[in-house]
Amino acid sequence: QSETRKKLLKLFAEANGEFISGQKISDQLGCSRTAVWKHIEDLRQEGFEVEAVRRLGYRLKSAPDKVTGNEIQLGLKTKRLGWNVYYEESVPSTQKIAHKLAHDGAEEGTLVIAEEQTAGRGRLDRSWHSPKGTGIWMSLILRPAIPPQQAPQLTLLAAVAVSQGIQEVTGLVPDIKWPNDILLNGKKAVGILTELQADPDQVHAVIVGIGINVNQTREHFPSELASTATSLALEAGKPVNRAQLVQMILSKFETLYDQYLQHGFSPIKLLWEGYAVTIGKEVVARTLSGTVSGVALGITDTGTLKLRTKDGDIHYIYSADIEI
Ligand code: BT5
Repeated sequence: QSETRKKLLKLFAEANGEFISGQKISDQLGCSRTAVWKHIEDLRQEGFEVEAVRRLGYRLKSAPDKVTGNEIQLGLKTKRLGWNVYYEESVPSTQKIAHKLAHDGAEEGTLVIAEEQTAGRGRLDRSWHSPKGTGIWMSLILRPAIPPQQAPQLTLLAAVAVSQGIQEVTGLVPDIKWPNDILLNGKKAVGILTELQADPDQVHAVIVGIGINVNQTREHFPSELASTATSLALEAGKPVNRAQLVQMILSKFETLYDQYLQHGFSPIKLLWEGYAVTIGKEVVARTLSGTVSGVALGITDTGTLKLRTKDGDIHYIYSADIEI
């Protein structure tokens, strides 16, 4: 997106559906009336409804229900996150694209987002169902100066940001299941996949993949997910605007991420614990090296899960699937 386009979207967001004169727009954008008209035509092509009235100017009447860069940036309140958006209708996986961009030097806050993923991925190469136009399938590139061992903290931070965003936009109160699931009424609505580009002692980029079931109906889910998955619309009983939710999540994310960079993981840990359903419960943790069951005591300062087995042994779980 050009700087001019970003300024135009800011003006429309501030105008809040009222008219802005063509003169004012061209003054603020520092470009000709003809150039303004071309930007407006681009937005119309994308499905934005822009009314033009002689003497009054332009008025944004509605935005298409998509998650394009233009829609995400229309009213976006962040400073760094989401101002560089790679949008596609259909991709195999946003993670793959984000990895490539990060490798080529993409700046912190770059967001890759698509209407559909044909090969969406979960952890351990499991698949992530990402049907067209229904959910938020996105990957955010971060460049924190942290050692790789601390990167799992960002999964937990992301879970808090997404939970806060969902709560703010829909009023639903999500539960977080360690480490990366967000549940509504016990069913999975969000999955998070954090991947790294790093040396042994330094992270180069963190790719935070976030998949959110937003407007799926029951029919959208394949039979194997029918009893375990849900969407925000199913739980809230009404459709949810995806672009608005992305904006809110990016805002919450930026606030938490700034806190994290300044003060470390402890403030995030507290917030995370407020949403966690795992803690204090009898759980079964399936790890690659075996299964451990016990009471989940909490998470450590690095984001590791602490379990106490029946015999009183303490286990630290770095990565697992948890059954509550
Ligand atoms: C996750 O893995 O939950 C991480 C999912 C991350 C998806 C995002 S979307 C944007 C970005 N691009 C990608 O390609 N991926 C990221 P895991 O904990 O391994 O859970 C995967 C399991 O969740 C699957 O094996 C299914 O059982 C279940 N599942 C698959 N699709 C689902 C969906 N849409 N809703 C709920 N559960 C689902």
